[in-house]
Amino acid sequence: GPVLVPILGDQLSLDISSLADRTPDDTLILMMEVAEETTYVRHHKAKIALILSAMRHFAEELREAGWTVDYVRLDDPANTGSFTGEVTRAVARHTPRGVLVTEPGEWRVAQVMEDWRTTLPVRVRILPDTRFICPLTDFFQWAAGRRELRMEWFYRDMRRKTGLLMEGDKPEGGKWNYDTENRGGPDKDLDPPPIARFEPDAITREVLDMVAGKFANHFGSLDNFGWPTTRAQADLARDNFLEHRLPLFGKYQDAMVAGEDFMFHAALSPAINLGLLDPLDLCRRAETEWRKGRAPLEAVEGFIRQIIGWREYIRGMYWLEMPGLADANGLDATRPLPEFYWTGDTAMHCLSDCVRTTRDNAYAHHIQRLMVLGNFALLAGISPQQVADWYLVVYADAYEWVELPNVAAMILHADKGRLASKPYAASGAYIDRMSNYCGSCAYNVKRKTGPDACPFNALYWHFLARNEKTLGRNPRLAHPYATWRRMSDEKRAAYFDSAEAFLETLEPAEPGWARS
Ligand code: FAD
Ligand code: DLZ
Ligand code: SF4
Repeated sequence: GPVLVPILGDQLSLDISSLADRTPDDTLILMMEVAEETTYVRHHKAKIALILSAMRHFAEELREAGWTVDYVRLDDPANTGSFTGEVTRAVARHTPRGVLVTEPGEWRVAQVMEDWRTTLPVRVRILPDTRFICPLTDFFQWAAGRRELRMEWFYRDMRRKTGLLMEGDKPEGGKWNYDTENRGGPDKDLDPPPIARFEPDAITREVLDMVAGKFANHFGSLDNFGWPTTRAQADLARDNFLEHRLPLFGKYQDAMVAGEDFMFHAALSPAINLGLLDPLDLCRRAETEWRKGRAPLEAVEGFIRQIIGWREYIRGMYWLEMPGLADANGLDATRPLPEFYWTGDTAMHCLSDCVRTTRDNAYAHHIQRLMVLGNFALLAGISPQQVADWYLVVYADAYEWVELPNVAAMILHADKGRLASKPYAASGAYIDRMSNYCGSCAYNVKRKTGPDACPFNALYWHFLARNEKTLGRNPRLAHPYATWRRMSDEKRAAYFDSAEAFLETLEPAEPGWARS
């Protein structure tokens, strides 16, 4: 028989490694919509709709390119509901001479695939995922020789390796990193051009109907669904970003404006993570915008750093740190996730707006995820596993390989600083500087303690005090700890009591929101 090539829901690339040496006459592609994947957490409705619609469109694209695709739909009565069940059924159906598959993005699925080697009656080959720029073997080698793993050093190697923004062996413009020029706040006349949105076609409408019915009690809205679900649409979304938003991407990368849900961000992570956009190609196109004088260096460098730096580094760290990362809890944080992460029902304006955009769009931009939703979870000491479940559920771009290192390591310091040299803890002043949220908040960002003071202010000191044993000697926190130690006992007690009184008011979420 032919070779059976299972393609997973986030492997929607024509140049996926499992197809690289294949020809259509000798290959049978298997794609599977399975209950296990749609419900291992209770994903946002729009996330499920995006993935299933993109899978169905990709199957069409493969067929047009001459491949044979066996596509199992979620509502197929014979569907067993799991990858293993469906691959086993397909092997019985087609008697292939072997199974060839690209490694999955997640540890959980990698374990499942390893089992196929012993449970399937045919030979199974698992290939590396070459859509990432840094092979895992290279990343492990890079990490092995170091005492401290830092994104910035990794990033410089990736610049040298790809030649992006390089002039010989020197960085273009003379600096590797232009972050200091990327600190623009929420200027009054700021007017971000809209992201590209796509009217659902017949395939997407069918999926939206099914999801609305079958996953009615999952978090999130389907009303605004406009994500690209095909490669052609993803290309349009990319071009829209490069032309209209990239030039100011750098300047306003960290700014937040209520109701401006995308700012100057790319909103391309869902398409990149599905395999509809190639990360290196995207970076080369961004570089061209700079070379042609259409976008400034600090914007293009910042964008490229997010992709060949952060994205690749995060993926390497995931595979380096798993499976331990999933249970890590370096700061012993055990508070349950507050209910408002699901409902948005809080008087804290920054948090309610970030939950709203998350519900409406299955999206929040980086600084909302990091400095509002993440910072709150850090300061309030929420359980890393509950926070990780939330992030995995709610974002259209969320797969564990990228979600977990960002949540457990980047925001919650659960890895005790293996990934980031210090926790991104901040008080209300930071949010006030970078957003327009505080002006229309029930709390007063300038007040330090008491019932109408911005809760971030007292929580910040509560966090530092609570974790003094673990963080007190971190050189990057020397300044705040010195301030804390200089405070009068009275002042410290006022902060502590304010924070405790606020924490008392938090309503814990029903666990069923994330997992049934
Ligand atoms: P832009 O701001 O326009 O950035 C461009 C691209 O850079 C993104 O599309 C993305 O591919 C990449 N990128 C930027 N930052 C990161 C990062 N920290 N890690 C990996 N890639 C990055 N990103 C995900 O793709 N999936 C997730 O589940 C996810 N969870 C996150 C959780 C937390 C707590 C934090 C702080 C960040 C998380 N990120 C995640 C990273 C980042 O917030 C998103 O990639 C970004 O918001 C996507 O929107 P964008 O395409 O508009 O990004
Ligand atoms: C996230 C997801 C969902 C919701 N549904 C499916 C599906 O039905 N079929 C599929 O092949 N993949 C799905 N995925 C994506 C997988 O979870 C993803 O490929 C693995 O987690 C590996 O990263
Ligand atoms: Fe958020 Fe505090 Fe500002 Fe309110 S005052 S929006 S809670 S930072």
